[in-house]
Amino acid sequence: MNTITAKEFTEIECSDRSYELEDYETETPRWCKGCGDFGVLSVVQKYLQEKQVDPESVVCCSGIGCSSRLPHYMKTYGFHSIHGRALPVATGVALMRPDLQVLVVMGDGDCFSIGGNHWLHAARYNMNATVLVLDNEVYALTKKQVSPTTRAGTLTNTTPRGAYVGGLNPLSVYMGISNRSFLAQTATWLPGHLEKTFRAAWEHKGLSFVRVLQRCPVFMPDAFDAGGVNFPALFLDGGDEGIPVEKGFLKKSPTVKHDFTDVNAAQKIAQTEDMEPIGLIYKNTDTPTYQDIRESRIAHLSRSELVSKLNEEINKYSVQPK
Ligand SMILES: Cc1ncc(C[n+]2csc(CCOP(=O)(O)OP(=O)(O)O)c2C)c(N)n1
Ligand code: SF4
Repeated sequence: MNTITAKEFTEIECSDRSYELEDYETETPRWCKGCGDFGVLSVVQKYLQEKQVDPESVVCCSGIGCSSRLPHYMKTYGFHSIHGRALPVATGVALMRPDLQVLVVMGDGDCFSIGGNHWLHAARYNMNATVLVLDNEVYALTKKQVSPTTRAGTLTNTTPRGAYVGGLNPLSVYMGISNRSFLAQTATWLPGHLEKTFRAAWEHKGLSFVRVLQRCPVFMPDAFDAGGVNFPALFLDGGDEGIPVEKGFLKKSPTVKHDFTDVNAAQKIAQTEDMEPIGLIYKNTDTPTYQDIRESRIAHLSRSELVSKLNEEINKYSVQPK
């Protein structure tokens, strides 16, 4: 009789593994009908299945919000953390487990308001992670409060006379951060473009930041022209390496040629007013990640050397027997 060892058995099991879509799915999402978050979840799951990414090699981190429920629906590792704190959690995971792939999902309130400082510094560190902000221009989970991207004059529960000040522009803020290496903008009602954007972001080494304009038909039904044909988009043509929009949509909005490797051009595009640039705004593959810099500075010691150095340090602060 042929017998195989446990090790051989594990090797056979691993090499034979192939994943179906359901291997990335958990329960039915509890989002409202028509919510843009569904499209994002579907794009992420389909991409991971297409690439046969091991579910156990992915960690989805989020804060609190409707959008932050996404990790619940992914059969991967995940952290549904604290409002605004998805990036500190993700940073810890990315630093300690560089073998894992980190996906971060946040809302606009989560990322640009309470998590604003974390957002700036995670970008500056160029951590290795894919970061999606599902921006519906409102706090949705807590039922329609003003957010940092809510437009001036918008009526919300916290601005019953209309928001006094205009929202911030996440794109231009982002382009002002040193060491940022990837910036793109897409929308939940452009599924093909959303898919290509996620693909490019996932495959980029460093922090890829994607602002996804997200429809919330419950609390912001009129935002983005309801994802309609009059939505004021500016499509970016970045050539073969860019992230083009499907042909049918191009007729409805102007398209401009854009060199996403040119930081000045990217800063200018990011400052566009009255239109939302859609496409790859900036990409720099030469920016070192924080992990790489850190790795290059750490002295690689054997275990016994490490223990002896540690003892040396501890002994400095302890009373030695005479
Ligand atoms: C520290 C803290 N502050 C406030 C809240 C309440 N809170 C939960 S979700 C949320 C805002 C959600 O809006 P956003 O981040 O834009 O995500 P969305 O629900 O729109 O996807 C707020 C204020 C909280 N849970 N924790
Ligand atoms: S409230 Fe808006 S963002 Fe939240 S689940 Fe419903 S449609 Fe989606």
